Amino acid sequence: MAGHQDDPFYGIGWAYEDGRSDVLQSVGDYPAVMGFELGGIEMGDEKNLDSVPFTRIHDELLAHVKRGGIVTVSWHPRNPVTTIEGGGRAGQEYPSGSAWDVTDSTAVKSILPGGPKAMMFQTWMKRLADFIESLKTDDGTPVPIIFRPWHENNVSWFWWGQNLCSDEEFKGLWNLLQDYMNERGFDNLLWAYSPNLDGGWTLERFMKRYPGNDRVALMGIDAYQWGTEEGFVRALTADFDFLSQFARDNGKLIALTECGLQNMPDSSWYSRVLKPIMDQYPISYFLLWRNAGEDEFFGPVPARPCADDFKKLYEAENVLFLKDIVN
Ligand code: BMA
Repeated sequence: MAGHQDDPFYGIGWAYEDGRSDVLQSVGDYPAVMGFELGGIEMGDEKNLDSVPFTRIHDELLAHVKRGGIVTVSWHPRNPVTTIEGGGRAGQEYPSGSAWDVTDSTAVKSILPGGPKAMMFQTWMKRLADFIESLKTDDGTPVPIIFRPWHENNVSWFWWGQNLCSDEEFKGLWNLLQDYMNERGFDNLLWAYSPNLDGGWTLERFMKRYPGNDRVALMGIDAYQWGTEEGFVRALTADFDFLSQFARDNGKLIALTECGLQNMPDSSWYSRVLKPIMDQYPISYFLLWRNAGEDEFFGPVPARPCADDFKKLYEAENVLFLKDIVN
């Protein structure tokens, strides 16, 4: 299934127009999967960290479910130690206090039981859970959500990253949130564990932070081509070799939970680089990151060469868009 982050909110040259989507305008159908981001919900903010109103996220997420689509939710909560109250709203400047603030390596520890921020984090989890609880169909049925917290934990650019906490602290963090959500009674969350592109996994190292078979339903990779094409292909192939085998052995789904080539300098990238890798593995979906603006986009841009290339994925039998998954 083809996916796109923040698909219904904005694209290149437009924002908040009902029904509009860069994927829709590029190929004539919505993506099967839409990704939504809840960073900021923990602060009680009205808008997420990318300035999308939570009321809008609520409505568009449910609209996609209603049209038969699949939804996934990520969360970039602020740094519990370094954020000030009100965070960005109170004028704290990025990256200070954000998910990307890695100046303090006690953040994870601080929210575990007995830690100085443990009580505050209970409030953060409550706000997150209250929002997720509001995601129900008209008749009150909770909608299925692929929930993907604490992603890219094998690198060190978030406060929950590799060098920012111990293996035990990371597992404690995962369990803290999952146990809280379970106690709140959610049975509609499909928990996704998605490290960043690694390129050299061993089972031993992977297992150090893997939350466990009883805690994970889907395993993903967040993979962007930041460097050379060759390096990207090599690393992603190595990761999927590893992950697809692990998933087979452990009865899990796999996905490309985030991906892209920023600003599409190579307009044949989707069909020439990405698809041949995906074709080799039984992945359930890929999620291109958001079309935030001319400076940061990963999805197709209507009427540009990359949209023509993206059409090749649309026309392929093994890539599904919304109409393909709706009965
Ligand atoms: C990142 C970038 C940021 C954004 C964040 C959360 O990869 O797109 O601009 O704030 O994701 O959506």
